[in-house]
Amino acid sequence: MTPTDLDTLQRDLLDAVAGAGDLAALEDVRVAALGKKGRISELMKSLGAMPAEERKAFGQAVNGVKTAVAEALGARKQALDAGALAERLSSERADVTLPVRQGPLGEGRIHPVSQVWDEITEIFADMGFAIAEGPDIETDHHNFTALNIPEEHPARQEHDTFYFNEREDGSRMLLRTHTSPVQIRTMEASEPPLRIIAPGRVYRCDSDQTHTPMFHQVEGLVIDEETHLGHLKWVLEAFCKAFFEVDAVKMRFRASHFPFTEPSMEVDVGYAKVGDEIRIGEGDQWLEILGCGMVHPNVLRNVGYDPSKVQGFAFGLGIDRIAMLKYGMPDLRAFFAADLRWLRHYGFGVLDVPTLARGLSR
Ligand code: 2NM
Repeated sequence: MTPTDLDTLQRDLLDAVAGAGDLAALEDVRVAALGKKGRISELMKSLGAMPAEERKAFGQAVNGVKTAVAEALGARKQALDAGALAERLSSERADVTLPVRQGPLGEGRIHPVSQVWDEITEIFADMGFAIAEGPDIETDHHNFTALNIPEEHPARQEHDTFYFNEREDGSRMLLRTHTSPVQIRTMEASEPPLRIIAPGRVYRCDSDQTHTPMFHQVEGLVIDEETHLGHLKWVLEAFCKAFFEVDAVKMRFRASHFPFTEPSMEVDVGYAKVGDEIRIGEGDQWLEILGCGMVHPNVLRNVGYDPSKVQGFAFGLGIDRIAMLKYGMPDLRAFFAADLRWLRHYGFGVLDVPTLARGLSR
């Protein structure tokens, strides 16, 4: 092979590189030139059979071709890569405004009790309430005595308490009959001002069409120096409007009695029944939804507060009951039957987290 032949070979290969229209074609050119059996590689192999005096000059010349072709291949590859990327960038688009593809999460459902629990905690969190929790298994002191319900008080029987076996010291643990012991524990452990809600499971030995032995409550507590009934009424009205997602509600506060509050009230909301549907905020019928009152001075004393310095209100409502009301679920027992058909019908999407900004339930 003469130097002229080498020049021709180099020109042919560089033309082939320039002519490669895509990465696959370029790879074919590279293999044909520099691959194991490529034309340049074959030339390199032929060096061994040459007379020594020609070998050096020819070797350098072949190396020069090899370098030129390798550089051209690299440059062409870069250009093709950049072109391919530009092509993808202009043809592929992610539309970030599309709804989330749910995948397996789309199959699951949030239980209406969990949904309403989240809705309620969201509303009170937005008003500045902290969420407090406590144990389901309680002492007699936290569930009754500290709440101004002494031994032999009729409320102890009314509460249909599940008791555990007596311990050696004669005391008996119990399943809490309300979430008020959480308020007692919070007050025992901290000083006013206090603004908390306590959502949780509660237990009463009672089971029929409208009662299950376990159900869910939210109780709230505000303690400060001048907290009064006006604050209580505002908080409950704001809660009802947010929860039922209406601009106005009618509310009625009826005198009642609880051992742990004085005065005590039961609260009704006005509603209208249109067909099977209950519309809160319209009509002239009343539905009881919660109990409330000013915390009894004995309760404040029991947790070490001075009733001449601090005062406050408390309220309690049943999550299951208010869930039935809001979402038109007629049978309480279905709540705990683990019936998938019921859950598919009444359950909520996993990704539809209730927020005030977006609407609690849409
Ligand atoms: C209710 C009704 C009225 C209540 C009272 C307290 C505490 F611990 F502060 F004394 N917690 N919850 C209360 C008051 C609960 O449920 C119907």
